[in-house]
Amino acid sequence: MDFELSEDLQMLQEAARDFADGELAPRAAENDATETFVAEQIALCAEMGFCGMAVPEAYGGSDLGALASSLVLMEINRACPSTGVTLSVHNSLACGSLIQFGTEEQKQRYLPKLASGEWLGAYALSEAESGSDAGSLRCKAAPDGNGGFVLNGSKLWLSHGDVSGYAVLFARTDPEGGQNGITAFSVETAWDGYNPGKHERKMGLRGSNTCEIHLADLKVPAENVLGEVNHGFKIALSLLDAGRIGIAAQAVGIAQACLDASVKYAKERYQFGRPIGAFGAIQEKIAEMATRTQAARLLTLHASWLKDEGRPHAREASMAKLASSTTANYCAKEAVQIHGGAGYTKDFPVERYFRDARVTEIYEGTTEIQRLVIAKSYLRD
Ligand code: COS
Repeated sequence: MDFELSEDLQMLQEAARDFADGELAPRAAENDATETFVAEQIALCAEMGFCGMAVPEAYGGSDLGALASSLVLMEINRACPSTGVTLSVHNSLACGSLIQFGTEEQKQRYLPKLASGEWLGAYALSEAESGSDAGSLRCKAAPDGNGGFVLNGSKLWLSHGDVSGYAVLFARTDPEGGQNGITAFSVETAWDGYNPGKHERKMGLRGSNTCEIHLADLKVPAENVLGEVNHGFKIALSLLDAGRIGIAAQAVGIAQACLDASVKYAKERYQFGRPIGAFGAIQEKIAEMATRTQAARLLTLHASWLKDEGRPHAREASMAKLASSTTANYCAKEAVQIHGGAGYTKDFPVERYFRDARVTEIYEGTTEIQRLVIAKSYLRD
């Protein structure tokens, strides 16, 4: 067992940290205030090679693997979680769908565009009546008679679904099949019938783009079926294993940002003639924040390592997401508390961290769903 990062990983981490501090952090508050999508930041990420972190070099990616990607995402999210979620969904869910389940033809057609950042990739699973109960989705895919399908229905909560070139989309091919009647599709968003709808106005991550998509007779040819027909539910869950590691890395980044801001403030803010960091009540908070953040980081890196080793990691991905997202929310609450009245204003970033942290316990599987996945994995064995 070796806890030291290799020299290459340390260099990558440092490069990501410098990039995040120099290019992302200075713009984060403005993007949040104006609800401006982080398109420019994503273009810069693409130049750094961060849009193809898991994509094999043969398809134009940097093939860094899960552990390296998590290290990068932690740094990016420490500076700008709106950029972070966009990159996480693009890399883990969209690129991941093709890497894991795409045909050679699909990989050649889409991965180079995604890896270079020319296209963003989205993930379309949730619907109005199907959130945690993903297996109950209703969006309909009817056979077109030539092996392809015609899709109708609506999808919700797509990160950057209206500015993406590619989406992995799940629809029902067997009305009676329950979880075993769902198929995954590789969809080009420029196709007729892929119609972006309402943009969500959100509490946090306001620099990320979240929208509805309406499918109106969207024709998907046979060669764009992803994996086997009626096997899409397991594809959705398997991709979410990777997605949850990405969100865990995001939450570690937010927790670290809360800790960093709190330590700085505790040294600078004087009360009763001393910096507030000299008081036990503040020290207790900082010790707890630091310990929980480090525990979340190690769980996230462990889950990432398992993925890189090609070993089962669904349980560990859920553990990492559970620990990291609850830690991010804990740290954000304590960071605001340490900042006192100042923390409740937009003069300090902790107010934004508090809002950004909230969704990490909700999307890509709520905290309750992570506990369910973890508990089931023990009880089943
Ligand atoms: N990867 C691949 N297959 C998996 C899997 C995984 N991580 N987890 C479960 N499966 C398989 C199981 O092996 C089972 O297959 P068999 O029927 O062949 O045995 C099947 O999928 C169903 O699994 P399970 O019985 O555990 O499903 P449940 O309906 O009990 O639970 C939950 C499914 C609730 C865990 C799932 O629907 C879920 O994660 N929901 C949250 C969805 C989500 O995160 N939405 C957010 C989207 S992004 S905003």
